[in-house]
Amino acid sequence: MKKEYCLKNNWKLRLLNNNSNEVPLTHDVEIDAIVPGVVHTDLLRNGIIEDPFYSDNELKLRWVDECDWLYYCKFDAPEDFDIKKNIKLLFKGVDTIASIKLNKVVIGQTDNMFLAYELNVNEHLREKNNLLELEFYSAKRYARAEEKKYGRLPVPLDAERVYIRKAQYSFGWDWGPSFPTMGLWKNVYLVQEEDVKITDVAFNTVTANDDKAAVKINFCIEGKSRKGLSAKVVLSIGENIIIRNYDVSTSQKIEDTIEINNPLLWRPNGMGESNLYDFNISVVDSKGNELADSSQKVGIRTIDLQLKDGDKETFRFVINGKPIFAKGVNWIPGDAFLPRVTKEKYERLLNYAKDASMNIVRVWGGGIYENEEFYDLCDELGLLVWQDFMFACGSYPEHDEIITNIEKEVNYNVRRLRNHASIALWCGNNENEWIWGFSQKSNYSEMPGYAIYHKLIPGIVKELDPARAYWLSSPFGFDDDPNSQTSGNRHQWEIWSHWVDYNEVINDNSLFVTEFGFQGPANLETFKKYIPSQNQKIHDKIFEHHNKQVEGPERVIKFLSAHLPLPKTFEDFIYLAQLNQGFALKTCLEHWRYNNKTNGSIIWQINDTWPVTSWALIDSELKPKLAYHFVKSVFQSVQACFKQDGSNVNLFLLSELNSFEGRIAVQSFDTRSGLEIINNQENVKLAAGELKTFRAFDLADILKEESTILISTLYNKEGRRIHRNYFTPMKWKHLKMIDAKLDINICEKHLVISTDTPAYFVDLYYPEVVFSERGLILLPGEEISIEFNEGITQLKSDDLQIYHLNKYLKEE
Ligand code: BMA
Repeated sequence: MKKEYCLKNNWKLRLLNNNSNEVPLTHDVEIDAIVPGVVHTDLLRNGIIEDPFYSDNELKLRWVDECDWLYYCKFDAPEDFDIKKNIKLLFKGVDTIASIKLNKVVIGQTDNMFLAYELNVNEHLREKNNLLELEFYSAKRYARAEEKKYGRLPVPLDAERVYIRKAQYSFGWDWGPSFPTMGLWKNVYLVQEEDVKITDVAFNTVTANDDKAAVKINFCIEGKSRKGLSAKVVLSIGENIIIRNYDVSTSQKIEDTIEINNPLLWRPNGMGESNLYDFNISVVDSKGNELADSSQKVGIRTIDLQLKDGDKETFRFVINGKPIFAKGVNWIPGDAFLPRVTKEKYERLLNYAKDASMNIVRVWGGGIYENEEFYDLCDELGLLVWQDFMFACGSYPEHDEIITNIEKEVNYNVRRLRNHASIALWCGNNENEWIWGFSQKSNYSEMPGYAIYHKLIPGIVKELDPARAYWLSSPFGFDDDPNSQTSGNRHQWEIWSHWVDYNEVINDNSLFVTEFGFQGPANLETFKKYIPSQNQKIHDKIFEHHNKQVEGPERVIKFLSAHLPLPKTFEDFIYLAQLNQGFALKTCLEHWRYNNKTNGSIIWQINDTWPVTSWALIDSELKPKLAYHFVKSVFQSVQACFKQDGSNVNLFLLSELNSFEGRIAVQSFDTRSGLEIINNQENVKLAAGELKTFRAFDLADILKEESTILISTLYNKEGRRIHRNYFTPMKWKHLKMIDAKLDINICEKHLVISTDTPAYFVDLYYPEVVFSERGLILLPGEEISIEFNEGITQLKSDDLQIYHLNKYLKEE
């Protein structure tokens, strides 16, 4: 059987060429290195640089990117390896331009961080004392030199980035610092292969319903000419096992269709179980010796991208024959330094998505084709993946060398990922056609890079993964404007980036929104860690350095002043600006969910790569912002929602998946006195999938008193509060409120909170603590339990800070 030995130990790093006069070390300094890792993380661990995320340290570290670096390691071949036979070095990920030497002989060159490199080393490997060296050439200088050679292209942000096949965000983005890293960002293995191997495994669902499914399997047996072999395929889940045997020889391709009765289907989160089968293939010789095997998890489901509904344009995903409303987030890389993204980090972030009832994640084209763990988790959690190819916001070069390089990248990644049940669609790039159109005022067929997404990639996808939809770009459609509302998908950036207020979302009836968002600061605790205390001020230069969008800080203030009172302190700013982000996302999401036109809303963005004010829902310390809690409520599968329609306010009820039986309370309060005006309680029943108008209110009645607020609360059969919503036609900043007095009872792992008068958007802050609920509307008579994270034994009520909107809107 194949053997793999991970070259984990004894890595060292050394400066190779000094191309900057700021370099604080010399060539002879040998630094302990860790693989996977990058130069910055090794310099940091060895105390040579300070934390690149702290303050404006980013600006002091440009020299790192300008230098060339040497990674090297000494190793012995493992004793059970026969070093003369089928030995390879496998580099899972090299970032990016490197020359590889084994025992002083050049054995390979790399120029694409999205590829794995497999090099034959039979000739050069020794039993003992091997020296493996990787000379990394500065990615920045490489890209610059290529740009000089081939000419500058119209590209926003750092233009040379398009000349290197490397994560584009590492050159800096409107939410991320510029650290064009270098290093071995994935593991390196010494591999001894058998004469026979299984390649090109593909698993596709042909048809699927609860009674029957047909799946097509393909694989290849490769290696030294051998006959009389047999391959066994086992497809199993729990007690259900399907076995197929095939007589095979090397260089043979197997293709078969397997029919399955009563299949356990894979379904997205919120639509049932995301069942996964084990799909194992093994090859044995005539004596029964196992020569090769392959195993992966697969899902049985159909995913269709529907573009027409009768003769009308639409854009929606149909899963196992059922159209879905896509609820999700855009995903950017998990850190500015990729090797720090652990499995646990993926788990925490993707579970946040699942817990907020999301069913889709878009892997954005300015980052990376994610690691296996990411897709494994999406498979398990029922998160569909919209997968971009790694091209973003720009024109791209098309000279022969780079096209050959891209061809390899697409081939490798489509093969690597195509068997994941979660991947719903491949998409050519992020925003290239759209940006070309409005910046160059010409048709995107003139755009450099056009052939990559319109010819090269679709050709490869058609050959390697024909059952999966390919979409040319995000956004894309069939109108002159690739970002139109009337066909295809859309990025809604008038709101926020073009300075338009979120209430204007009512004019947007896009068929499918793949990006929209609204900035909010990271959590207080996160900024306290990375911004020196004297700089923790709203307009401070260092604090503003941690907002990467041009005029980002200005937009935060403009939209804040449109809806909420302006804060006086840094703490108030964090609370109010986070609250405004929550309001903005709620307003947009509710509009698209109930407008009867839009079939998906994917929020920009779930995560951050460093501590920053950005569109993220979860900050870089993995703490959800207030907006996350708003989104969680809006995406809930059972909910009530108020929607203004002319002179009416309708209250809708929705139960997406199952039937629902419970009770609804509709109350109204005067914010000035806190007094209750109406209180209607009624039992409700909803059929599975039902959306209905429950009640209509006359807006004029509500506006009679400008301080009236409507509140709906849904309770389940057991009387547990499961959803709360509200409506006011007023801007919050114009309301006057009575101050609320909250009572907090701290228990061991939770606290119980109550109030004397309606308290709006209650938020607690305590160092190091993550509370299970934020932004609550709390009514008198209620006792709400809020959990806090493990590891905190006892909270001291004196250190607990309480925020709510009443405090800022109270009449002096
Ligand atoms: C879109 C994205 C990103 C960007 C985001 C916020 O344009 O595709 O490029 O970070 O908006 O501006």
